[in-house]
Parts: sequence; C-alpha cells; structure tokens
Amino acid sequence: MQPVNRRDFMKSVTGAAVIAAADVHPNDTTPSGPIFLSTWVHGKPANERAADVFQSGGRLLEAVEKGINVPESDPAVTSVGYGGLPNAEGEVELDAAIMDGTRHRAGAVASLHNIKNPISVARLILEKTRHTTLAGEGALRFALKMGFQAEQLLTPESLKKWLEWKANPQRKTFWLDPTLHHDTIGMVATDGQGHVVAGCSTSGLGWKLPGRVGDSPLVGCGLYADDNVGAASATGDGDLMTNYCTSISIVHNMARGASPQEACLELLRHMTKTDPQNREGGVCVLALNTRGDIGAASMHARYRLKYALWRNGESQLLDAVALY
Ligand code: SD4
Repeated sequence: MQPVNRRDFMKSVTGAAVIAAADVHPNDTTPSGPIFLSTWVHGKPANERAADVFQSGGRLLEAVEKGINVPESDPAVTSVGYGGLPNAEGEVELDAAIMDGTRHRAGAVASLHNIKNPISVARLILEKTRHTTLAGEGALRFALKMGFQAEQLLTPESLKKWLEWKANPQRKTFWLDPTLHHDTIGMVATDGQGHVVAGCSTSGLGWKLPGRVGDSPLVGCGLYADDNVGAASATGDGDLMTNYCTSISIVHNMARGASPQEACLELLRHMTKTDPQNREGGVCVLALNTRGDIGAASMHARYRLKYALWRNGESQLLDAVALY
C-alpha cells in the first residue's frame, strides 16, 4: 500500500473544498443553461457535438447519444467503439448505456460485437423495447434488425497492439498495459431546465476475458440519471467500481444534500474506508446536479481524470481533484 503524502492530501482536499464551495449557490434557482460534462480528452469534441445537436433543436437524449458517437467512430480513440482494443482473443467487445432522468429509464448493451456505435443501439433498446439491457449475440441481432451495419471494429493499429501483446511472454492479463490509453467516455448533461441524461460507452479493459462486462453498461454503476437530483458517470477499473455502484451512490449523496463535488469525494472516501487498498484503484467519477453545479474526482493523482466541460458556449478541458 502506498503511504499517503500529507502535503498532496491537504492540497487535494483544499482543492476539493474550493471547488465544492464554488459550486454551491444557496437560494439560486436561476436555470444554468445546458451543460455537457464528459470524461477524458475525447470528451471535448463529444461535448461540442452534443451541444450542437441540442442547440439545433435535438432532445437532450439525442444530444448525448450523438456526442458519444464522436469518440465511438474515431479510430484514434482506442478505448471506445471502432478501433477500441480487443479482448484476449482479439475480438472487440463493446459496452454502452444511456439513461433518461425524466423517465428514469435506461437502455444498455453489453459485449456487443461488430457494431461501432453501441450507444445508439442502447438508445433504441430504451426507445423501442420494454427491456433495459441486451448482451452478446442477442444485442447484435437486435442491432442488425434495427438497421445497423456489421463491420470489423479492429483497425490495423489495434490489431498490431493485440499481436504485440500476444507475442509478449511477460504480458499482463486481464488488465491494461499502463502505457496504453484506455478511457471510457462517460457524459452527463442537463438542459438547464431540470432535465438530466447520462451516457457511457467503452471497449472495456484491453485484453479482457471474453464475455467480461464492466461497469459502463450497468445502470447505477457506469452511469445514473434522475431528474429529482442529477446525474453521474464513472471511468476506470470497472471490476472494482461495479462493487460500489459508483454512479447511483454519488446521486444518492447529492440527494442527501451534498454538492456534486462533495458527492464524488464522499464515494471515494467510502471506498477507501471499506478497503484501504482501494486508494490504489483506478477510479474517476463526475457528476452534475439539476441546478447545473458540477463535480469531478479521481482516487489518486497517478490516474487523474481530465474532463471536458461545455457551458455557456465555452468548451474546456479541466483536471479533476485527486483524493490521494
Ligand atoms: C471498464 N470502466 O470496462 C471501464 C473502463 C474504463 O477508463 O473506464 N477505462 O472497466
């Protein structure tokens, strides 16, 4: 277990307090205007596309879907959709979900093959069926029925990385090579009028066991949205985070009165209280409430979330607070 550096700890806690304080607007009921908040660097073009769709008259759900389609369709993003790193057998398996905070309903796909925009399939499950989650072959057959085209999702680049991994006798299994970028897109959004949506899409952990499902498509884990409170999403080690139902826990913390920033930190503190080894975990979360206050936090600074914020026509990349 890594010793906690007191100076860093104080710095991160002070930073958290400053942001938390900045996010609290007592008695302020002014609508915030639309806000799009997404994980990692690829969240910025995703937010910008989502804002465009919303400002052109699209529904918030559609805006989040179309925003997430941007990294899904980009072969340079090796952690989402087309070009995502494959499982241990060289097959790309995608997880995604989208949740509407008004209807309190989600659509999700797990272990979906050969379809590059899983968030769009998830949205159709939400809109067209009574189900919430479809997995594997059934999810693929549903997508084909809905008119999606099956395609090869391995790119020359991701195939090369998989072949290199396979050829390495010292290869790490079931977890990432730390030199690889592997970052889910999680997006939370509000229309500024009290409605929230959350979406999440990923190729999961590179070289995962076939059939492994992470936190991203699980309602309450990778994402959660409730118009009574707000929305949250998570990125990082889904095998760890699933056991803490991270996103619903954050939304419940907000329901009890915490600001989004404090709600994120409370979840991280709870994780380290139940198991101090979780201080080493790759855990990053973000959240917003229906008033438009936002929060973002990482468990530690070695895996610090860079997140994208679109608000008032301004698109930014920011560093999340790290607890350790
Ligand atoms: C998973 N949570 O499948 C995802 C991976 C991720 O940044 O978010 N990586 O476990």
